[in-house]
Amino acid sequence: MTTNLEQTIEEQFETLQILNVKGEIVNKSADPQLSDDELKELMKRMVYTRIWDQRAISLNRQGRLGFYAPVAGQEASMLASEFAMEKEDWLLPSYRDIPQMVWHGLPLVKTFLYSRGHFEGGKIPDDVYTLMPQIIIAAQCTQTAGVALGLKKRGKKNVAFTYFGDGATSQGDFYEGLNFAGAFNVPAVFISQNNRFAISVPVEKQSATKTLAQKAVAAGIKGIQVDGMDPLAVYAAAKNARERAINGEGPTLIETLTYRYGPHTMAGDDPTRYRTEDLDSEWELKDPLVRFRIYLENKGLWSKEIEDEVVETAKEDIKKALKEADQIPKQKVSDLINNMYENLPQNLQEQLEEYRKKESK
Ligand SMILES: Cc1ncc(C[n+]2csc(CCOP(=O)(O)OP(=O)(O)O)c2C)c(N)n1
Ligand SMILES: [Mg+2]
Repeated sequence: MTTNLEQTIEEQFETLQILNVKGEIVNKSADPQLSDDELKELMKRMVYTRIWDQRAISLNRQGRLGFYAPVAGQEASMLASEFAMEKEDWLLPSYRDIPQMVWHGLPLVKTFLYSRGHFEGGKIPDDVYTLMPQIIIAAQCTQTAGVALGLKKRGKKNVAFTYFGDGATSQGDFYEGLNFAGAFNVPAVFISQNNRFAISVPVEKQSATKTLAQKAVAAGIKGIQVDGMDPLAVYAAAKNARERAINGEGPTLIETLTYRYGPHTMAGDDPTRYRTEDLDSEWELKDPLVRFRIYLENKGLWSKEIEDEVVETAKEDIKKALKEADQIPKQKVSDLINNMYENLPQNLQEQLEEYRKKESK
């Protein structure tokens, strides 16, 4: 019998892989054919981001940064997909997707200010097409449907890209966003980074589906599952989704199979309580930087010297941005009150005056 619907849907969702763990091309026809310069640029971004992640973790531990959600392990999933975006494509990130914001044009200093909860970190320059990181799980999915509808109505040849986790696909907003995007045939790309856990809850406990990509089926949109540790597969899927969106062929849901090597955030999460060493080791072998490095070295495009230079640049940039962030006047209580409303209610007006008096002493 071939009428087992569940089976036939799941069979449609094979994982796209182009570069295997040994850095070999295993799917030549799907190779996105990036130029040598593009390949090097993408590797540069991944190495730079790994260094930045390590620095952010230690700065957090020293009390010099605030909120931070580690990204190591997810570099291909994050950066190879952002690499497919054009400057005026809109980005709707989650709290973990700070690297995409930076590679989409946000100055590093802004991310440090955001981490410290400073309002200056929330002022996005007009020529950077990103919203602030979304903390409410999956809320960016409904917002993306709206942003993409706006782009369509204005006749723009641009796309809205959003990022969220595996856990987010259990939320109502995820289904609503996808459904709306499908019904209005808007130019949107939904990227579910399946790092296998929603804080401590494994994806198997979140959903009965074998893949998250198949959740696209009910919304009538395209879904694809990719090896999220493979920069070429992630890029190829994102580029293809963008092209389809621009051509009016509708939104896409991309599931990237990935892993976060660190804790959920720096606010006290201990992954050893819910992940085994075996699982960690299994995913360490899939490290996107390792396989991409081998691939590029074999092509004569990468060397220890180039990598050292990138590491040095990253460290210098971080030092400079941190110094800049330190020079911005500390946020005052009056700033907080003043930034909340256009017209302050009476009680807050009184508090504002009270704090201004205190602060001027
Ligand atoms: C609506 C809502 N419910 C709960 C939370 C608390 N919360 C913060 S992160 C998180 C897990 C999200 O997991 P996932 O979507 O897999 O993303 P990841 O952090 O793994 O990137 C939860 C439940 C929240 N921020 N918003
Ligand atoms: Mg997750």
